Formats: sequence, C-alpha cells, structure tokens
Amino acid sequence: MTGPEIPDSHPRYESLLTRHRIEAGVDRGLTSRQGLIAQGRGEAFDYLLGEETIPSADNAERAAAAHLLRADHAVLSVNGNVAALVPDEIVTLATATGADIEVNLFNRTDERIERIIAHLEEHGAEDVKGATADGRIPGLDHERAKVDADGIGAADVVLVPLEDGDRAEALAAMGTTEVVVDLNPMSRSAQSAAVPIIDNLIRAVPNMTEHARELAGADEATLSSIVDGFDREATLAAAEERIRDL
Ligand code: PTJ
Repeated sequence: MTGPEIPDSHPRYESLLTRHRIEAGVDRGLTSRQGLIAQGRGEAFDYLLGEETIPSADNAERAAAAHLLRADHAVLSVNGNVAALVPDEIVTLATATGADIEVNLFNRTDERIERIIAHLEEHGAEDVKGATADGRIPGLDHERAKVDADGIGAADVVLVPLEDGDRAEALAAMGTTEVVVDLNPMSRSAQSAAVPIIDNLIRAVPNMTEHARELAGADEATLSSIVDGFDREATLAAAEERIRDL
C-alpha cells in the first residue's frame, strides 16, 4: 500500500495517514463503506482522548497481552478496518502471543473474506481462518454469527477490535473472554468486554505486542496476577473521565 504525500511534521499526520489507509482499504475491496463511518466516529473520540494512549489504556493493553499469552487458544479477529489499518501489526501480535488470526465480518461476503485473507498473507500471515465458517455464535442472525468451528468457535480468548455491540455481547454470552479495542468507552462492545481497551487500534496493537514480548518469559502465576488484578470498571471510568475533562 503506498502512502499519501503528507509531511510527517503535519500536526495531524497520524490521523491523515489513518484516513488514507481506510480509503485505500475501501478502494481495494477490503474495507466496507460503513468502515469509513466507523473511522469517523473513532476519530472524534480519539480527539477527545488527546490522541494518545492514556495510562489506563496502557494498563488494559498489558492485561490483554497477559490474557493472550495465558490462553489455551487465542484468536485475533480481523475485520475490514483492521485489515486496512494494521495488517503488519496484527501478524506481529499473533506471532508474539501464539494466537490464530480469523477474518470475521459484519458485512460479510465471501469475496471480501478471500481478499482480506490474501491481504494478510501478503503481510506474512499463515493459516488465516474465517473462510470455512462451519461454526455459529448462538443468539445472532445468520451472517454475523458465522465463525470457524476450530477458530473463534473454539477459542477461550478473542481479541475483537472495532466490534459491533451485538456480536460482542453474544461472544461474551458464550463464555469467551473478550478483549475489545474501541475508542468509545460507552459503546456496547467496550461495556461488555472482559478487557476494554479504549485506544486507537493503530497504537493499541503494537503496544500489546510490546507488552507480550516483555511478558514472554513470565510464569503462569505472574500472568494470572496481571489478569486478576485488572479492573474493567476503573478502565472504562478513567477513559470517560478523560473525555469529559478535556
Ligand atoms: O469490516 P466489517 O464488515 O466487519 O465492518 C466493520 C465495521 C467497523 C464497519 C462495523 O463493525 C461497524 O459498523 O462498527 P461500528 O458499529 O461503527 O463501531 C465501530 C466502533 O469502533 C465505534 O465505537 C468507533 O468509535 C470505534 N473505532 C473506529 N475506529 C477506531 C475505533 N476504535 C479504535 N481504533 C480505531 N481506529
């Protein structure tokens, strides 16, 4: 993907680069047009958060890394926005944590699933799941419920960035531990997550990898104490407070 001609001294460099990536994702048939709207909603919250990883989000990213490392079977769920924004970073996180990658779409078409799988493979991913769709998330309508039975269907921990609320709630109801990345602390997906990460995906994913690398040698007891010590309510409250106080 070629970059736009934006000088990196531009005060909104990161935000403009992100927009360009989403636009290019739509042009390449990876990202849905609704993904553009989702991006706009996210940008508004990011602006209010100060466009930085606040300390409570960094702490949530550490807890997420501990969950992914401790899991029996962790899966990173990828949609059209994730594929456009952080393809390299998702592959790196999967490698650092031993997680699988599965494409799981809100606006699902077989063509877009195949394109996103090929795109992730170009970025170094192997054995990307999502095309089989032989499992179902109970309590959801047909298209959104489709998962691989040996992927998200069998996972104990799932990272679901930019999720829609219904599916996030249905996954949580299945007993799957859900790590959600969403810039809106009031969204239903953030509210239903075991670990809500209120941060921009483009900062959150590399930071989770950094934490995972730091924790790679940690024993089970250390990982469990990080997981057990995580306070989801305090994390949501800290983000909301930052937004209201700005
Ligand atoms: O690729 P598909 O078909 O699976 O569709 C994906 C989208 C994102 C279009 C779909 O899930 C959707 O419509 O999502 P929503 O309901 O618009 O929710 C998107 C949420 O993600 C909102 O709460 C945004 O604030 C948040 N968001 C947007 N961009 C980012 C973000 N959160 C973190 N990082 C971002 N870059």
